[in-house]
Amino acid sequence: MTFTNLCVLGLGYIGLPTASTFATHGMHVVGVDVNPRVVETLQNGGLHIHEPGLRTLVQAALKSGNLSISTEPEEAEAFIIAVPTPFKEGKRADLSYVISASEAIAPYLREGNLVVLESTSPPRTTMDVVAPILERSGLKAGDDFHLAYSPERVLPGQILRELIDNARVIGGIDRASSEAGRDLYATFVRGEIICTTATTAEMVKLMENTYRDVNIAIANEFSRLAARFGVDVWEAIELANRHPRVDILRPGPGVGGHCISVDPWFLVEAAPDLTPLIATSRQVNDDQPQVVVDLLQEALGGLDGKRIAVLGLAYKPDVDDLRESPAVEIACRLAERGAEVIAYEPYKLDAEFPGISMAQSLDAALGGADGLALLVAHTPLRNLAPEEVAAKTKARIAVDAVNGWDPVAWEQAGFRLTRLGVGI
Ligand code: SAJ
Repeated sequence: MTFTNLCVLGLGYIGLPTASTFATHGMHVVGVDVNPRVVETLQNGGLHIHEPGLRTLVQAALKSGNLSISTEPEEAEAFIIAVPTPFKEGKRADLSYVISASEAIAPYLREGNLVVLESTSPPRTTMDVVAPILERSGLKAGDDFHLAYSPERVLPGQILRELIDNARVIGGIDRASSEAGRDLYATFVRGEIICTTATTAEMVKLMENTYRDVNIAIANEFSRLAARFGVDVWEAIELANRHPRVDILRPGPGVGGHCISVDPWFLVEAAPDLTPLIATSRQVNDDQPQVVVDLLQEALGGLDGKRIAVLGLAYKPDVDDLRESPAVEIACRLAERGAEVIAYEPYKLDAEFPGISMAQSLDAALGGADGLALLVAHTPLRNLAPEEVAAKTKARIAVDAVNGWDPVAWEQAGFRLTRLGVGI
């Protein structure tokens, strides 16, 4: 099939780059978002999210005349649903955005169209939730229109490159739907495009993120064991990883972001009787912020009244995304325990959290601190020179939760450095 026009529903971290990339590859694209503020911002040449290179891409797409932004869908040959699937109370998938996007498409659906769901969803969502809603149009999925699931797999911070280069899985509800999806994404995808069934594609996405979560959980558990047995987990992992079939990930303050800390629950919800490992791993990672809080409490000899410079709040290094961030969780828990928290997040100076003061510069965070907590391995924070830091603060106690600082150099500069996963 050939496609000349497309409607993308949801203009967030996935939908906006996807819509813009299609547009810069010659497709006529209507980008739709239900949030009028997002639409207005984009129409006025602004951007509501941060991702390297995205501003230039969106501007190029708008300037080409191929991308227009609206609050309402239009008739199109293909529709992509790229809306969020957060979780609600009880760690259950909240499909309300997927449902309302499907309902919004139904009146515009015509014979021969293709609809692709990209939002991470519990197994069978495409077949059991999206298809019946679209069929309210009077058209039958498979017979009259094509329907597929194609997971986004891009890494925040590298979205624009990975969107094009990563392999793409297209899961159709039938063969013709898979092939239609393959033809659509072939517009710009340079990675391999592999066709499968819709439910397999949904599982693939959930398995990828769950696999990573479980592997981070074992790394975090190893860090707890190492601390107990007087071992340096970072050294132990490096040595273990020299085994040709071992590749242990990094322990840290926990697992954040809106994907890996959420998606495994979709499998647990769908089949609680089959997922004890997945559920336990989630719990291990969710408990990790408390491990860091306890480490700080021990290092500082208590938290009450202590002024702590929290360095980094993002969910991972070198991004400005604070969603589900373990560093934020730690900062809030420290404040709840009576510490005076002054946080410095170099990529988002204007963040706001109750009980936490945001420093507008590194110096403002360091001045007057009793202790330092490195919670995110942002490049500028990892590269701090300990002797320069020592000159800016009276604090001589530092906790490194991400193995970002060289213990010898920091100790030579006069700090007592406590590292996550390192026993004494
Ligand atoms: N983390 C660790 N230790 C590690 C690696 C990561 O503690 O060794 C932590 C990070 O600090 C962060 C969290 O895990 O808090 C998740 O970070 P990440 O870089 O592993 O993944 P995300 O959430 O940014 O993106 C993931 C990616 N999935 C996989 O790598 C399997 C990405 O490809 C997906 O597209 C994305 O989820 C998504 O949208 O689902």
